[in-house]
Amino acid sequence: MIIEEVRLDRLEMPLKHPFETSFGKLMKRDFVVVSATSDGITGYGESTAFPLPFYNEESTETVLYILKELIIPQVLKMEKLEHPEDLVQIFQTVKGHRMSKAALEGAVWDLYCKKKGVSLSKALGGTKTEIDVGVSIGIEPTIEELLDRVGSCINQGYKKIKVKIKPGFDVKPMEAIRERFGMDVPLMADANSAYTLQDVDILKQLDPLKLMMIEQPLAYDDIIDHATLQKELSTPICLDESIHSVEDARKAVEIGATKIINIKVGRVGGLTEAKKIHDYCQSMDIPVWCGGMLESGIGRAHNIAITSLSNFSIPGDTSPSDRYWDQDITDPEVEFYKPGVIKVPEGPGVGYGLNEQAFHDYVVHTDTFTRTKNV
Ligand code: OSB
Ligand code: MG
Repeated sequence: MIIEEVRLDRLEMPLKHPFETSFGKLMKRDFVVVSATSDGITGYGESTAFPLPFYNEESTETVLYILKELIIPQVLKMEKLEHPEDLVQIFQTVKGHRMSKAALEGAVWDLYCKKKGVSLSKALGGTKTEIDVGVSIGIEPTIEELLDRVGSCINQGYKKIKVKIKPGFDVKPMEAIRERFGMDVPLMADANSAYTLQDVDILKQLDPLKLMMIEQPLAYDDIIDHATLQKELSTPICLDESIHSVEDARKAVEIGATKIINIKVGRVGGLTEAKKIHDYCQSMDIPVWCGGMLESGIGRAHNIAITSLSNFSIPGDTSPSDRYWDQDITDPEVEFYKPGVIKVPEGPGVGYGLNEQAFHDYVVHTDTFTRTKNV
């Protein structure tokens, strides 16, 4: 396969409801869609970086820079690209910048599968025909508003309720949820690195609430303190930000820093690495689930495909499109086919088409790179 053209579209999609985490508030999604074309067939991938490096080191601008200056010129010179895994030779030339790599790799996976006529789920070794999904609820202005949201999500059938916490908005809201909705709701908290080991007494107060897990309580680049913390808590720790590769996963598991891993395709550099982490965790009896980065339908479709692998045994954050957008950019949009359940598409590639009109309405800038020009 020869990639003849790569296109970068920068999109701005307003969120229906602002999303607040311990690191800040997002009102819209500003991100990059990568399109890769070969023999008239195009595959699509999405970058999950945010406009500013609040979640990890990458940003929309660094993604554009790395793709334009370093990765795309090399991809357009490749003589042989038989499989998306062949991109590793190029990716090795750039340290880090995993979200940039994942966006390009995602487009190539979709293209590769479309050319072969197989679904991305099948190509990755997925076995599930449908996936259970949960919801991630941002920090709400008041506990009452949070309870309303949680109640509405339970009614919609979500299989896991995740709530963002931060210092000053943690034990009380989680207790209020348990009091209102009971101990049987599959409930977890995500701290996005807002605590340190000094806060162990606060975090211990969550133990009686029997949460499924607490996600990334400590620093985004730590695994050591998480291992210390896990010895103090009965609530399982799940790492998100700290895991970038299967090697990170191995080290974190070996030292007892994590009992569950949130796999985000962008954060780990693409589907190939995501699958490696899945396989390693399966061999160690560590369950995984697929996190979200407020993706458009394109990123969501990739998440659905990877979630179809068997060790994604905990519901992920891949909620339907209409939770985020008035109009998503795929056709069809991502929807429940029954409450809390999304069907894994069987069509070639990601199995979702592009809604060209909606897509173009959100585009703010386009760069096109071809094999003969701009290289
Ligand atoms: O930590 O999982 C996270 C959103 C932005 C940044 C980080 C995270 C999140 C979410 C949202 O939890 C998940 C989603 O609904 O896409
Ligand atoms: Mg998280």
